[in-house]
Amino acid sequence: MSDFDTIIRGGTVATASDTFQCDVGISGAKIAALGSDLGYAAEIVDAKGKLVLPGGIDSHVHFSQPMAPGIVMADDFASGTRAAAFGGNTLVLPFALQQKGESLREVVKQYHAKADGRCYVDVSFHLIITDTSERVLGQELPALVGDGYTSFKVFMTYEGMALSDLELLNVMAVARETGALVMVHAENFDAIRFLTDRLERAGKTAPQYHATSRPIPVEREATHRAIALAELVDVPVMIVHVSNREAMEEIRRAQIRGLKVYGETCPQYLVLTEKDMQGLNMEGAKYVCSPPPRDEASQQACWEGIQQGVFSLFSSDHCPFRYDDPQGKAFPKGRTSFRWVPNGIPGVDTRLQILFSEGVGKGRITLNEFVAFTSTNHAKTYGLYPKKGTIAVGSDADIVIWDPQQERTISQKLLHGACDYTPYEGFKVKGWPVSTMVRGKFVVRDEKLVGKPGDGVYVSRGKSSFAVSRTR
Ligand code: DUC
Ligand code: ZN
Ligand code: ZN
Repeated sequence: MSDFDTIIRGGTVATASDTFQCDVGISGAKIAALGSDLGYAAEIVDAKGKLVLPGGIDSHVHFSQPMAPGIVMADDFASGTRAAAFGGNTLVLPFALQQKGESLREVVKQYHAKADGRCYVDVSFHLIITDTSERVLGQELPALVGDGYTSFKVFMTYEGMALSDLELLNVMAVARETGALVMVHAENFDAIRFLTDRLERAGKTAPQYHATSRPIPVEREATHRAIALAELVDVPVMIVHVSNREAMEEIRRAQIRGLKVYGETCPQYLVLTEKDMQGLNMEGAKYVCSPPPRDEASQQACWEGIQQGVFSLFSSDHCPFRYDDPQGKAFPKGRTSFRWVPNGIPGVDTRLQILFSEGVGKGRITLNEFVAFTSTNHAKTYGLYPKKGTIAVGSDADIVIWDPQQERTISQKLLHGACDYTPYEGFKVKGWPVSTMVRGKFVVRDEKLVGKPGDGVYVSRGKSSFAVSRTR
C-alpha cells in the first residue's frame, strides 16, 4: 500500500521565502507531505539536480479574444494553455472581454464555453469592462465579483475600449464597494491619436512608428492620472505592463505615500527595445505591442522596479497574432499604416526562462524572488493563495520541475503555441522547465506532452489578499 500517489524525490524545493532539500509527497490533487524518507508512492519522480518550484502563474494572457474585423488571435484556450504548460505554468488568467452593449454575464458564459474541456492548465478570468451602463456597474459587475471574478481591467486608450475619467471613477467605485481589484492599461488615447495622425501625414507608416506614436509621456501621464483617480476613490489599483522609468516612478511615489498602487512588468520591457523594430519594415510588426518596448535605460528602470519591489508581478502579456497570415500582423487590404497592426506579442511559454536566466542567473534577483514574481505574488494578488502559488502541505500540487543548468537558444521550433514566431528568437537562456504538474497530474513530462485538453479546469477566486510581500 502506497503512502502517496507520487513522491518527487531529491530535488531542491524553492518557495517565495525558502529554499530547502526535500521530497514532496502528493496525494490526489494536493501536496500531502514535505520531508525526507516519505515512504512509498505509486510513482517516484527523480528530481536530483533539479529545482522543484510552484508552477508559474501568468496573470496576464489573452486567448481567443475577438479582434477588429478580419483579425484573429493566434491562440485559443487549447493552444494557449498547451504553450503555458510547456513554459512551466500551471495556471493562467486570461481576460473575458466585454464589447460595448454586451451583457457581462453573457460574456463570461461565452468565455467559459471557449475554455471548458480545452485547457491543459488551470484558468481563471479577469473581466474587461468597456460598457459602464447602470445595468453593468449596478447589477452585473457586483454579482460577478461575488461569484469569484474578482479583478477587472479598464483601458485608457483604444477605440471602443477607452473609458473617460468619469467612467474610470465609476468602475473604481464598484471595485471599492465589492473589494475587487482594478487593473489599468495606462496610455493617453488622445495623445496617441494626435501623434498617429501626424506620423501618417508625414508618411511614417511602417510598423516601427507604432513605438513613436506612444512615447513615454503618453504612458506616464495616464499612469499618474489613473493613480490620482484611484486615490480619489480610495481603491487599490494594479498598473499593468509598465515599460519605463517615468511610469515606474509614478507608482513608486504613490507607494511611498501609502497608496495601494501595484505594478506589473513583462519580459518585453526587460529584454527588447524599440531598436528591435527598426529597419525591419513589415517584420517590425512582430514587436508591435502596447506599451512598446523602449530603450536600455527603460530596461534598467524595469529591473530596478523588480529589485525594489515597486513591481510585484512579472507577467507575459501573451497576446499572439501570427506574422505570416492575413488575419494576423499584416496590414489589412487597402490599409497601409502601423495603426492597423494588432497590438500584442506572444510570450506565455518564454516568460519564466527569461526571468530565471536574466534575473537569477545574472544575480539580479534571488531564486525566492523569482518564485514570488512568477507565481506566489500572482496567487496573492488575485485571490488564489495559498491554494495556488506555493509548495506547502494542503496546497494544490501545481509544480514545475526546473533544470537550472539547461542552456537553450529560444526559437520558434522549441515552442508549442499556435503563433508562427517568437519575438525572442535567438535569445540565449540558462534554465528550462522540464516537467509541469497540475493538481497532481503531469501535463508535460520530460518536455513531452502527456496531458490532454480538460486537464486544466476553471478556478474561482477569492478577493485579493494584498499580502504581497515587498521582496527587498
Ligand atoms: N494591452 C494588453 O494588455 N495586451 C495586448 C495589447 C494591449 O494593449
Ligand atoms: Zn493593456
Ligand atoms: Zn494584455
